[in-house]
Amino acid sequence: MTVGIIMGSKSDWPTMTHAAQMLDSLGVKYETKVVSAHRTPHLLADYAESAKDRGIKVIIAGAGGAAHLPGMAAAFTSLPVLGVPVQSKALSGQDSLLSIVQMPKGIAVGTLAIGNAGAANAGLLAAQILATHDETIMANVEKFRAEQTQTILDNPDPAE
Ligand code: RP5
Repeated sequence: MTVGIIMGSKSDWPTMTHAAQMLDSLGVKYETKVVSAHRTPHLLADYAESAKDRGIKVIIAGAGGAAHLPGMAAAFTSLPVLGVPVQSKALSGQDSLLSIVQMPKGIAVGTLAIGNAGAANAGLLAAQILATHDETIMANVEKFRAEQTQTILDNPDPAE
């Protein structure tokens, strides 16, 4: 497993599945796990501290509301952490976004967009990070992008 996808609750899976689907489509192996910064803080510490030794290269962390999971995961590991703000019911994910993005200097989280697009792009960005040292993943990323471009060029008429 080269990517660890963690999320604060099972209720985050409909969002975080988009990260998993992107990694599937790019041929990147991953694991998924519910790890809550608030409800299972010791599990979070164990997960993030052991991730590097278990072969994980990038962590994708999704959470909603008071979304402390990505930042706390980053505090426990020197692996790159990508944060996905899950769209919360109360504040439409604005709370999640601000909780994740405004990290203090010295501990970095790469914050993606709110919701499904952010989760998919976290998968894509994780693959692009891995691709710097993996020609097969690089080829898969470039194929994905070329096909995406071609699909748009082949369908220029918005009314069709
Ligand atoms: C956060 O609280 C989770 O990441 C989730 O987005 C949110 C709500 O969790 P549940 O009450 O649905 O378990 O920790």
